Amino acid sequence: MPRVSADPYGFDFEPNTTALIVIDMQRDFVDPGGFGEALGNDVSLLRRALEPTRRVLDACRGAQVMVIHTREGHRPDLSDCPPAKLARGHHATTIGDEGPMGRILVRGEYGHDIVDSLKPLPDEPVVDKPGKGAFYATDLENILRNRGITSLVVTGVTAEVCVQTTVREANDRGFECLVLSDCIASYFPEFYEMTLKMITAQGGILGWVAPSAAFLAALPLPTHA
Ligand code: C5J
Repeated sequence: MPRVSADPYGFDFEPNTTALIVIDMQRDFVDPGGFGEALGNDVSLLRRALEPTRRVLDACRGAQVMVIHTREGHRPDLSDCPPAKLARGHHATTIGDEGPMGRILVRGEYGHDIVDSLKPLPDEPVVDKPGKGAFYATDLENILRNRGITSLVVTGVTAEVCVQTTVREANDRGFECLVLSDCIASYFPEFYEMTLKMITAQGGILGWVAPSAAFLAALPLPTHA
């Protein structure tokens, strides 16, 4: 079984029971002019994760590892957006408002979609989620169980919000999570650092962390018939 050199110890995985999950790599979070920037954040801090994630995505596709993408967002009538989420922060621009890339975090809008460099292939499930965790109010668990997936390789943004919430949800459901340190990012460097520490604390209380190079080194090369 392949083993990734990881923190706090080696992460063993079978490619055919492992899925790569790419969390919320949406224009609204990572591109200038999106929701993230409207909230006053420096999106360049998130964009660092794009290129390493693209390399992992390419490798997983080549090795026939299942790939799943998620998007945070809401129906156009915002009926699935809790009023508390809408009101939170008293921001001048919020979910559903018109932004430079369409209505912010609304499904079907340009800004809600995944960035071009990580665009899903037609056979890769895209899970639309109204919350921070990818399991809440979605069919993600059903998809993973139906495909016999037991391990997740986790990438995406933001580290301390949707990535960490999803890892916690996955861990509670019995999935083993390897978080790729250079493929996740946060607007807040200290939150990024603490997210990695929280995952691996106490012998890997939530999972494992490794740089993408360690995962790529362990991923078996595709076999051709
Ligand atoms: C946030 C996310 N930060 N995808 N969403 O609101 O982490």
